[in-house]
Amino acid sequence: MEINRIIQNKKSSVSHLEPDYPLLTSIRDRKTMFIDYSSIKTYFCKKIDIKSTMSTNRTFTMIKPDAVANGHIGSIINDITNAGFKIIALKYTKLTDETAGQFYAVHAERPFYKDLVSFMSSGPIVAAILEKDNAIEDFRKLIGATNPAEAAEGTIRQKYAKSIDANAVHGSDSDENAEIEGNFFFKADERF
Ligand code: IDP
Ligand code: MG
Repeated sequence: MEINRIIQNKKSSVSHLEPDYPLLTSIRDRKTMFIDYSSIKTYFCKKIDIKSTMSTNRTFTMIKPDAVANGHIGSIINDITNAGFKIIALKYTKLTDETAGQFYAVHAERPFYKDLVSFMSSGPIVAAILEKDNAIEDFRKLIGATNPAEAAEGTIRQKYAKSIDANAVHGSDSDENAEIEGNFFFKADERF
């Protein structure tokens, strides 16, 4: 009786945890308290997701079709490296309607989505993974506001972009998205 009560109490105290919580599984299956410390450690490391709480110091960028067509690849890469970013991966390529649609799927509900997809697949682009301390924030500062008319003096969009839709460069907005976007273009053996 006593052991049943203890088990019941333990179950309710961990009932908010998922079924793969090792202690709960042990109680249910063995009707005894067996603490597997290694699986508990694994469980909590998984829950905390240590990787996603740490900055990767990486961002992802594209030089968009307008800046490529206007001959700004070299100047933009120069600005990027002069600002202290290291190039980890680099590719000159072209998106299709389909791949541009996938890349910008997060904007699918926005009114400019269709135009954005057709613009981004209208000509070649340069894709790159960049590394620097505080990469996401520093790169967003380097490229300037989405609308070049509002971009600060000296920023890439202020210097090379003509309009909000043809705004010269892309820059990731978070560590998580930088990772997803980099993986969209680059395999592991294309990064150095
Ligand atoms: P960001 O590139 O500065 O992160 P987002 O809001 O993520 O800006 O938008 C993605 C892209 O969609 C922009 O870079 C721009 O090319 C395009 N875009 C954003 N807002 C507008 C708009 O109001 N009209 C047309 N295109 C837009
Ligand atoms: Mg964005």
